[in-house]
Amino acid sequence: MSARKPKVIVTRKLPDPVETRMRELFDAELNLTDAPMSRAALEDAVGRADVLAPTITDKIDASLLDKAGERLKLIANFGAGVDHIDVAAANARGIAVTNTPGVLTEDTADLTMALIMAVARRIVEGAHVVEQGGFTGWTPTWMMGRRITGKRLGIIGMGRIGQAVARRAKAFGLQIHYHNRKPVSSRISEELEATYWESLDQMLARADIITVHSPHTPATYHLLSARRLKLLQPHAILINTARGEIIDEQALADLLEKGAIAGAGLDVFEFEPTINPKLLKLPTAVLLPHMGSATLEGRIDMGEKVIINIRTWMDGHKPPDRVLPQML
Ligand code: 8YV
Repeated sequence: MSARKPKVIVTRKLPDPVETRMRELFDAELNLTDAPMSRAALEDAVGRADVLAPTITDKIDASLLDKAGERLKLIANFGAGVDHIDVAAANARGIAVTNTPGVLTEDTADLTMALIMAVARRIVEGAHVVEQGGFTGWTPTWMMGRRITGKRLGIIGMGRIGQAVARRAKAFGLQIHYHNRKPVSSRISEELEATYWESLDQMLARADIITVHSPHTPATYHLLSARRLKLLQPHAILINTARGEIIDEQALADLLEKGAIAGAGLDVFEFEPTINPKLLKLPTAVLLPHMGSATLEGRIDMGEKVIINIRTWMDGHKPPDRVLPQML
């Protein structure tokens, strides 16, 4: 690599310390207004940059990559999920793709626990009652939720985040069950006292709380289909901090509306940022605006990972967080 600083185009506003470091290290073009880039602006960016640093709000598909210039050699995603990037099309053009795994694990697991508690203990509903002046005194039978301790938690996807949720949930007295492509190591399984279910259907039919932690890939699109959602027990709660596309959101809204399941805690949506209007009306649905990794520390760590990936690539080494099509 020559001494010329690489042109790095960053599509959204990142935390200040990340932008400062990027300015020092790279010929960085930052998006200080944070307005999402239009398709035309993205086309221009891939035509001029050595490195594009996008986020989930940018669709990097094959037709966009057709506009990539000779210089574009790296797409350093700010985020763990890469379902908005056509990794195979990028690789076919000799463009590497990297992500930011590991640094948002604990924050996402924390938010998952918060959603479990919020739905089971009606925290948001209770807060609204107080805000609206509706708390007129304690009663023995009002605002009753459901106990967490002793319940079965079914985790779909037992990667880093699934395991971090399991550790927390165990401390809350939940029994850990999981479905994954393959069982976790015996060390982890023993530590978590976790039960592996090869059959997702069977786990769904027996769990009290289900939480989703798989990546969104063609294999997990609508993994929780209308048919599978019907397997849930009437008192079940469904949590999703992974990707909206994994759940058939319309089918979920219909079930919740009928009271066929007890509640849902969702941080992600199938047609984000649009949310199914039925869900918006239901007190049994706690809805958050995709904020699983939204801590100052987490977002700075994500930015640092983006920088490390770019720097190792500049130095002629393999970036540590390279994503290959066969990993998806
Ligand atoms: C990120 C996420 O904030 O990293 C991910 O996959 O879902 C979020 O926590 C977002 O993707 C940033 O691009």
